[in-house]
Amino acid sequence: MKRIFSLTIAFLLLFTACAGTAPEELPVETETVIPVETPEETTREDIPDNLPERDFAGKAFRVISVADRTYETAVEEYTGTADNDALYDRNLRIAERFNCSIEAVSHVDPVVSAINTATAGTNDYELVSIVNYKSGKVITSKSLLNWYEIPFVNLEMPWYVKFINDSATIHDKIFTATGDMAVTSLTFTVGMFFNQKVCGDYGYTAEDLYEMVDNNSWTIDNFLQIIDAIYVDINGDGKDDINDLYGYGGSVFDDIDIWLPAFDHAVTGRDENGNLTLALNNEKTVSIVDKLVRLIHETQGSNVKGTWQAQEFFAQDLLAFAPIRFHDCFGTLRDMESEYSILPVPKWDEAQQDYRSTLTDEFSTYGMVKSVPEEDYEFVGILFEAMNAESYKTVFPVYCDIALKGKYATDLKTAEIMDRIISSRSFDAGFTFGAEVLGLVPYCVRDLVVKKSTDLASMLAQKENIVTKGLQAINETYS
Ligand SMILES: [Ca+2]
Repeated sequence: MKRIFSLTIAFLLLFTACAGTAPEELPVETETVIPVETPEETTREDIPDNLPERDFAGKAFRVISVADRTYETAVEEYTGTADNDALYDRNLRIAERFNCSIEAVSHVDPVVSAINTATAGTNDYELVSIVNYKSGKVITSKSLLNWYEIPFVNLEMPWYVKFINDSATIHDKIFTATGDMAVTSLTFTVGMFFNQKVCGDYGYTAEDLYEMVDNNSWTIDNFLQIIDAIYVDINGDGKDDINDLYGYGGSVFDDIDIWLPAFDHAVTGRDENGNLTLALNNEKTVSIVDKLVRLIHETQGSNVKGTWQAQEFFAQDLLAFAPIRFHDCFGTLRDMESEYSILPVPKWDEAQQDYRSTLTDEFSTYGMVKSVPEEDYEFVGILFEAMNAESYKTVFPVYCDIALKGKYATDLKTAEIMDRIISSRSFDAGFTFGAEVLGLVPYCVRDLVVKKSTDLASMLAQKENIVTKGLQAINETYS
């Protein structure tokens, strides 16, 4: 229970952090924006969405979500900030094109609402926005429709996040899908940020670090060696306490989860029949736990004491490296004085083919409740496709190119690395179902690391029944 409790607190804290940076508080002022011309942006605009002409006679496209995610569906007005106004303009264009309205409906628990709505058979909204790690129960309760049955939704188009939707597809069915309509699918991506001042003081320029990435030597072992040498007893009290300067800082929750994908290690796989299976039970898993115990507990330059303060320490020049979400570029890092830049999360070893980044499992994903009337499938399909396509064309470039690159990043190499991080992301269905259906099994690694234990076998044995039942429920839902 303690573990569940601490996880719950962790998630609550994350949401508290998110709530403080709603889009109206993300002032990317238009006059400070340096226009960035990218060939990619032109290309994006040029890709047709292949949607038909329709007049929906003022019909409302209603999307239910938690309060701090309503901005992904609709913002209320122009505020003069580029990101907000891009979202506002997106909806104006779509509403005019199809003669409809787009309405964000706030609810304290959209998952419970979706299950109840499906049971009651009422027509309350067109789309439910679900925080990804909370989607296990609503999926296995069979409350949602299969997106492949909805006309005009083409999940192969670039405005959907293919690597996430592939992870959510089992037996050719997908009940929750995400795309660029979910701003959080971009902003919850994690990079290994580095503080250029602190790294520079220790002899590592940005160019040195980029070169390590390029020449395939940005590995966990080299990373441990670098951060181990970065420590200063700043407050001179003779103790390595929370306010000293360290090479690395992060939480002992989500920030441990990022290393599994970074080391190209899956939580779940598929068997020969296409069923979801557990893949977190081999020798490499144990080796990874062992390596992370070294990172968290046995490295002088590692600070995990201020679990939810790594971004603040980073911004105060008290950390050289920290795993940070792009989201924090709009918040804690916004007024940071020292320059920073981004790297992929280090890989396992030089033999690993690619750097792999991930995103924290709280991004928004979307479902259609089964009680949506069949005659509305076309309306919902067209609007979902249009919302994702328009976001891809006009919202993501604003968030990426203006908010992150134009104002915050200092060089083209940073932009290149960021694109590389985005295109190399992976995501595992284990984290979609882990919290609600699979007995928190994806979090075994972080739990073992915190306990300084490599006894994965015992931990998995304790969870065997719940994982077996959970996998059965998932596979039966998708069969
Ligand atoms: Ca100290």
